[in-house]
Amino acid sequence: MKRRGFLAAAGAAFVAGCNKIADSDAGGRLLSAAEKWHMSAHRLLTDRTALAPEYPRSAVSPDFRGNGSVDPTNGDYPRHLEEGFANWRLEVRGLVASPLSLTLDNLRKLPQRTQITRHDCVEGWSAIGEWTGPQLSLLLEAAGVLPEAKFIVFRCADNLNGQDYYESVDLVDAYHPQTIVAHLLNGKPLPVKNGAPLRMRIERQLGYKHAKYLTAIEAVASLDGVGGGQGGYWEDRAGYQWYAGI
Ligand SMILES: Nc1nc2c(c(=O)[nH]1)N[C@H]1C(S)=C(S)[C@@H](COP(=O)(O)O)O[C@H]1N2
Ligand SMILES: [Mo]
Repeated sequence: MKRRGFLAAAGAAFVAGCNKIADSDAGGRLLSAAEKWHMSAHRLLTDRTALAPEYPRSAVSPDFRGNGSVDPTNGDYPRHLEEGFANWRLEVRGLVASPLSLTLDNLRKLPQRTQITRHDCVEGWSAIGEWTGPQLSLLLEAAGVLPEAKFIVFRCADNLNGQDYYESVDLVDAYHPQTIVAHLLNGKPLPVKNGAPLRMRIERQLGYKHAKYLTAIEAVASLDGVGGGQGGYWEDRAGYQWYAGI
């Protein structure tokens, strides 16, 4: 990894992000009419680049519960856990000029963002946690997302009910300042139940968008060929809305 390029990217990321946001077609035929209504109403009523509320330390939940996969046993995950994730890699690939393969140490050495936010699960619970990690925009800028890219896909190590968990967002959420690749929860390495060693935090969307056990970030032009084509595990499986803005 070229550290200098990364650090220079830190400053440029936000400006470049804005240009990409302006170019992006966040909708597309993937969205249902109701979802389109929700997304455009959301656009009119709220600024999608606005920050989600952040909380004081005193508000942090004593235990941030785990949900969905909480202890992956498939594939290489158990071995990585045993190795303390020393050989874990995060790939940045797809429609990018320079694909990246990053170690946890690479990620820890980048500029970090820490945020105390509320996680809302559609199953009816919420929890407040303090998350730390580099902004996704920094990684995307370093890899050089190509103009054809319209979505960012998150690949996960866990297999839940026979399907690999995955998620995706448009470029507005990908470049949002609170969209981070988190490696710390409340100042400590992520517990396994919360997605060790890496998970997404996408603070303007509901819980199922926050991919845990993150192995790869892929820039794509369309979600058609990805998973079941609906943009995420729960979207494919149970018809959850792809755009889950809050
Ligand atoms: N890889 C992966 N990511 C996932 C899930 C999962 O099962 N696997 N569950 C999702 C759901 S529905 C929620 S509410 C949150 C739960 O995060 P937590 O386990 O840290 O509470 O993770 C989301 N991300
Ligand atoms: Mo959830």
